[in-house]
Amino acid sequence: MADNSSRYISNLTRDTYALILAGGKGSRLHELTTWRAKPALYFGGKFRIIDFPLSNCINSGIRRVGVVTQYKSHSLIRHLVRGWGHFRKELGESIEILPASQRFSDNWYEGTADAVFQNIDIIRDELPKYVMILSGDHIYRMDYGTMLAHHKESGAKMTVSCMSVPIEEAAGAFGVMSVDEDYRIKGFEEKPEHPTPLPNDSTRCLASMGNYVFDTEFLFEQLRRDAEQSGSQRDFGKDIIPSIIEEHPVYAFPFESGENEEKVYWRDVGTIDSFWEANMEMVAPVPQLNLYDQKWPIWTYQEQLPPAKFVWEDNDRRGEAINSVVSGGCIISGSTLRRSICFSNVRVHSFGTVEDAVLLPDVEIKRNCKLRKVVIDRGCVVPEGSIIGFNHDEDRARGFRVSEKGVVLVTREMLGQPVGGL
Ligand code: ADQ
Ligand code: ADP
Repeated sequence: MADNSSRYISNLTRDTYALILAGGKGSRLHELTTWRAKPALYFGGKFRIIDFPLSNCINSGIRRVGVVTQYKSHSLIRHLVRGWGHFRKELGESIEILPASQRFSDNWYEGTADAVFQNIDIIRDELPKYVMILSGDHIYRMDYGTMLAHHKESGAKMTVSCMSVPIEEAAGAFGVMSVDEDYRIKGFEEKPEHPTPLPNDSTRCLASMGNYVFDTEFLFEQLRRDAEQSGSQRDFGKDIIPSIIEEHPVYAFPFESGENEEKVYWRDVGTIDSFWEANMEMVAPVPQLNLYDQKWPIWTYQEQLPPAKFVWEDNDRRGEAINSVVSGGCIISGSTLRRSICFSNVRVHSFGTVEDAVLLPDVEIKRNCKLRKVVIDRGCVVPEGSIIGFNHDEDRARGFRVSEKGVVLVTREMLGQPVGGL
């Protein structure tokens, strides 16, 4: 019988080592990930994506965490060192950065399973009973303790968190599974073109969220076995899961069930459009993801910054922000912002209008600018009189990127501005 008392779950979380995979390329984000890994992307006015799985760990009581990095990891590592360096060994806490360093072979991390395999000895040193493997690419709130309890109670060797998504969203994008009435996984295909629908709803299927719990020894056995298979791509979704489901008890954990059902929030910000949309959701009067919930705080690196300031000198120069999120260090003087997000240290000068905009840190918008539906990358200085987002042919001609859904991305390189010095 399920025992969800906190004492019981805290035993499980204490016995768990979490490994966050943060090495992916995120190539559909184009110039936003030219210099940074996807988990280092900014979100919600002051966070980076990696803060979400890390905060989930802390809030769930998992205090031993490794972050596996590979691609363009500089700003990610800098953020982790500055913002997440306060863990205390003597309290049983640790956060380790695990870059691909050819410790076992001449190769960088191949697939996700190889990224874990190459760190087996580091995990073993921690002597955990369970290993949680988490994607560092998604924005969501999740109590991992509930998933661990589900893993233990079902008698699984491996558990995969899942949610139901529309078939067309899952096709080619997610691992898709079929399960029996107890949620034991009976079939698993990685990114199928034609996903198997749910038995009771032909429009939806059960997608993997890329988060796994393993019994530690079972994980090690499977990783070693997989490393010896020629032709394996060393990937959990492509190789490990499909090869073990017949012989071993592998269960799905439905993320949106029970108490989660109402407030389920999980976003894969894999494209410029979904990055912009997820940020824009945060300016809604009541967003689905509540960043102000003190019971589930999202931790991040905080610079020491002065408060945001709004300067309204006369009626032609009203400094105001409506339905917007404005971070520390920003000065909005004599311009109007609507449905926009300003990350730290943004300056918006007079006689401008800024709408549906995501302004990343250290952006400066000079006087007389009109911006609509834009993402302005960190450190850009948008020149006086710029009009962006009103005529996409002109935007393209100036070298900006216009996404499928009409979001205009502007970076320092596109503006011909130096990328260093910030
Ligand atoms: P994807 O997210 O497409 O699918 P992948 O690109 O392998 O799979 O990334 C998984 C995670 O591992 C990401 O957090 C990424 O940053 C990281 N990663 C990728 N390659 C890495 C490497 N070489 N070293 C370190 N980290 C690496 C996965 C599952 C699907 C599931 C989706 C849910 O394979 O079954 O549906 O996640 O989004
Ligand atoms: P604009 O181009 O809109 O005229 P300014 O740079 O002149 O922008 O700033 C307008 C107002 O913003 C200033 O009058 C001041 O009140 C405020 N401001 C600008 N910079 C600072 C700063 N460093 N500290 C405090 N307030 C500032």
